[in-house]
Amino acid sequence: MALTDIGYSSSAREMSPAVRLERDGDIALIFIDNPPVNASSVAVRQGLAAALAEVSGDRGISGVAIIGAGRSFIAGSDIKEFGRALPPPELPEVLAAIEACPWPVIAAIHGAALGGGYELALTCDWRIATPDAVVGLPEVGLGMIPGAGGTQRLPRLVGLPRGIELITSARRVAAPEALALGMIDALAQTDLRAEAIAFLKSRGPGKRLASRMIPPAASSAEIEAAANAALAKGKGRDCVAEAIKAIRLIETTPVEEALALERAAFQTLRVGEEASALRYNFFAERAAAKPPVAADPLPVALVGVVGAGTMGAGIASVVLAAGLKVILIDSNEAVLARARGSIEKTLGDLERLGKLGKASAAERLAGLETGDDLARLAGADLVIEAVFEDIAVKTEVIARLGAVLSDKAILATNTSYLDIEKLAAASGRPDRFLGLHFFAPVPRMKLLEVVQCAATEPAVLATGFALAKTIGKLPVPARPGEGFIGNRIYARYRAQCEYALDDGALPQEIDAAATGLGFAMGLFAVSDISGLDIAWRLRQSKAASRDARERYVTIPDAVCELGRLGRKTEAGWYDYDRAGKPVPSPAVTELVKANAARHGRPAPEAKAISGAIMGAIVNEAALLVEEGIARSAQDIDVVLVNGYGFARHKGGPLFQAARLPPEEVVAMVDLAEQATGWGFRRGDVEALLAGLRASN
Ligand code: T1G
Repeated sequence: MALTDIGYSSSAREMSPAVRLERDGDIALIFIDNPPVNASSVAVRQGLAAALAEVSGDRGISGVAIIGAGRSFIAGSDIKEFGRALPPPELPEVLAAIEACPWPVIAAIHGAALGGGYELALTCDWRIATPDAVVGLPEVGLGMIPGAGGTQRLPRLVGLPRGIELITSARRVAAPEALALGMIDALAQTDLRAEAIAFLKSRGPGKRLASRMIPPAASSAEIEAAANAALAKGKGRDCVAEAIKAIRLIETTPVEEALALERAAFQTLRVGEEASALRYNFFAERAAAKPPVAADPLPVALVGVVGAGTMGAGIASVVLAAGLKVILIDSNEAVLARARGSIEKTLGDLERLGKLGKASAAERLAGLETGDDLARLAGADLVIEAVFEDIAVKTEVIARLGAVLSDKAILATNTSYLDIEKLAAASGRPDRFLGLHFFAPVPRMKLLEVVQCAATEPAVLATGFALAKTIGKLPVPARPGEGFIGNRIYARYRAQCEYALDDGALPQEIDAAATGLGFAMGLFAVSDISGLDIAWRLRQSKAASRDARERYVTIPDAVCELGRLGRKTEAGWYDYDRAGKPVPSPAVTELVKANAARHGRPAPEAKAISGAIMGAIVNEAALLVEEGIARSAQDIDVVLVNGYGFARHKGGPLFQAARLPPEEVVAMVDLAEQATGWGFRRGDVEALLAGLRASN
């Protein structure tokens, strides 16, 4: 049953702007009504406190049901409140009133009961949910730990090992699994409100406090194993260790004292850098996903994909997984066959991961047609071309598509670098043309740059954003420009790494500086994975047109000329041992040292390397926003976190830069300018970061 909206009757009495109290016979109903997701804001907490005070003194009732109005139970504490002092009453005070209420209380859950919302449900005596509801404690995913009793109550229901896994993984649990684990007590099949009341009455008058329960038995070895597994996955994050510490208080400490210790740990983490960065990301991603235009999207049911290579097959996979139909076109039969095999594997993987919902991989695969004739796409609502990244090839295919598609059809290009306005013109329908720049591997990478060309109609752009949401991608708006947002920033980052190499720093030293800033992997290690020959060919294609005044580093060419093309040749910037582990390469060290000896400049220190990298990124971001190619600094951080491996729990390079004194950032841009020399354009970095500083 997909309950989408629950309301209360006109007789309900307002306890606060966000809480209403209603009677149903001898049951009191407390409705939380704080759209869009009933976050437990101060108004919710005040209203709940007032409602609980009233019902606790009402001798005419025998039980209480707490229900979320609208589309959800309570999605958690109001994350917007966490950057400052929390206005009273704080959540633990309200939850204590639920436990103190003399009548049994049931949480009637639909939509989401997460974080503080699920902690509220845990203080109720019973929990009932609709089958499509989700429950869980995702606080660790926000750099915190549950701060309102979750670490003390959940493990008492599910056992300490399972409690450790659920809380440190921050995972959301679908209602049927939650029932099996003991996180909820029943599933509502048709009418949540009525079934909650019936369930409550069937359980009689007694209270059933999770905080007073003895946890299901578990050996010390099982608890240790769960803790060690969580710590290993947590990779040294404080919030994971703190969560385990709080949960294990159950073994030694009276619950009242343990609740206070949990709250203290939560309060410390809440104002820490990691929690601030993750909250920033949470809101930045939602802001990025809002189209820059106010228009209704057009319906899309049948999607054409042209080009069945890696990108085309990946795009077809995610569109099929979302339940849309796909016609995949390629002139090469063998490529189509390989694509079908890869799509089948991807859908099977997604099914195993539970990411296809109620559908099976076979059902999703049934939505795929393949062929070699573009005319097959005449009925498509939207077509994405993902053919070879060459302007002549793309122009020809797009022109032919423009001629065969229906007048209403939208045409999108997956180009990374080519002149997208030229492609729009070639389509013959520039008003229904846009860029949908996916990132490889498409099934895994959430980022999708949605490029609005000069003539793209608002409804067409809105359709790009709606399609992104449908296929589980995170859209970020971009305007035309070489490399759009991510690749342009990455090109400047790469240049700074090469300048440092030219000045005598070694690949492993430069990669260490980049990972110190927050990149998951350094640029040279990443290049070895993707292969050095791609960039090498690109450099050779641009050699004739390159301005002689531009600083050009020859070491990458020298490495390729040695046949060192990366992991695929078992040697690139790094050598690779038998286990495939990258180790510093004496051959590359020799090249760098010989090059440095020729100019005699001292190799840059680690701080100077990371400063120049950060300076180049922040400066290019400022230019992107000034040129209107990127909408905001937040959008750029969303791109770098979701497409280029910058650590989510560091917020993004610009989030990090905004936390530095302005003069330090200026000095970093100076380093980037000195290293670049001719051609460096200075952006208004202070204007870019001022907005971030104000909002964090
Ligand atoms: N606080 C404030 N705003 C929130 C919010 C929250 N907890 N959750 C969502 N929003 C806003 C969101 O910014 C967006 O706003 C709108 O609601 C719709 O969100 C004490 C410390 C519930 C699964 O981590 O996972 O409780 O952009 O686009 O896709 O121990 O929202 O429209 O202006 O995501 O349908 C724990 C976070 C908090 C859950 C719905 N809770 N939210 O997804 O909508 S910490 C969470 C979600 C805590 C306690 C601890 C999702 C959702 P706008 P949306 P959706």
